[in-house]
Amino acid sequence: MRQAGRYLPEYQELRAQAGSFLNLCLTPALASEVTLQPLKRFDLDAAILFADILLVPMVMGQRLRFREGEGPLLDPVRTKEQLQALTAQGGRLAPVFETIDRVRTALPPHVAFLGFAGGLWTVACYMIEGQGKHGFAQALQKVAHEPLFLKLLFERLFETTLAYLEAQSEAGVEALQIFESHAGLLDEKGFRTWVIEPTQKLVVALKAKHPNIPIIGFPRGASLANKKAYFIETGVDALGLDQMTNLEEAQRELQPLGVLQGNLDPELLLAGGPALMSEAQNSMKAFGPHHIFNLGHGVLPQTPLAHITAFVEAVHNKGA
Ligand code: 1CP
Repeated sequence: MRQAGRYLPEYQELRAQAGSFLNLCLTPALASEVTLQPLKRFDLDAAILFADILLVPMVMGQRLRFREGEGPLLDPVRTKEQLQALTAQGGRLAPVFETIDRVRTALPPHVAFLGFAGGLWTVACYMIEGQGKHGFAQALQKVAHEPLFLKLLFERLFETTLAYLEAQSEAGVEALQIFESHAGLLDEKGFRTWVIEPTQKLVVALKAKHPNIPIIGFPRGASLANKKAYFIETGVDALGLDQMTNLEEAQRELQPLGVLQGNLDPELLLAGGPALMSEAQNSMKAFGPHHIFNLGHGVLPQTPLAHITAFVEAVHNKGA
């Protein structure tokens, strides 16, 4: 996930070489190297494309920059006029597809390769707010008072996201993950309108062209009932779970519906020691072998590398 690279000194090195985070994302020689870095250190079963969910608003024409220590900044889009003024930057994502091609050629065949995009609601949150540091009051204000504006924004976002994910599949990723990181901000009705419905439409459209590509949905922070409805109604093949999800509830309510991914707390990986190992055991016991073992969110930047090595080894030994 988004901070995966930051715990690696070799990532920091390339990040410094690239100058800016966007330059790192859009330079295939560097982005492919960063994608492969974790595989060189750890015996992982999958690699995730190095890019960012905010490349979608960028290619839609919204100005995007990443300031050191501040996270992403965008010029907010809050009116119909601002939305209509966006002009698509055709071709700006071509380097991402070249990165995919390079990674695909370099990856050993037993390692799965995931592409991704943000869920429409999550990307809309950043487009409207202009940043991620201070919550998403403006986006929630649109939900409550300007659903027609949101609908227009979602139409544009849908087209771009669909084309982006299709192009990733064509370039050679083997599965797609949809990061709906801010799903937890919505109540049940909002979740249905702005998460379930657009995701279902996206999955149908993707499967029409690429019937065999597995899709993993990650509605982070959604209630158990909302996660269940999401899994059943969107048609995703697997459900990513955040660390807030209770193991027994997930096992009882969600696992019968399909494959689960998750959901070890990144704080435990950071802390290491017996607590980490016993929680990993609990998780393996609860979910069994048909499970994609993962964290509930990204690796925290201060995580000691030795914890990751020990943990991956333990999961592989016990989890067979
Ligand atoms: O070098 C740096 O400091 C940049 C940190 C960084 C990284 C490594 C950002 C900025 N993005 C990324 C890469 C990234 N982002 C990946 C590639 C794979 C990986 O590194 O593991 C992925 C899958 C993402 C997805 C992403 N970006 C999400 C969804 C997943 C999640 O973390 O919830 C979100 C919300 C973003 C936005 C974003 N990009 C970067 C930051 C700091 C943020 C979050 C801003 C915020 O809301 O605070």
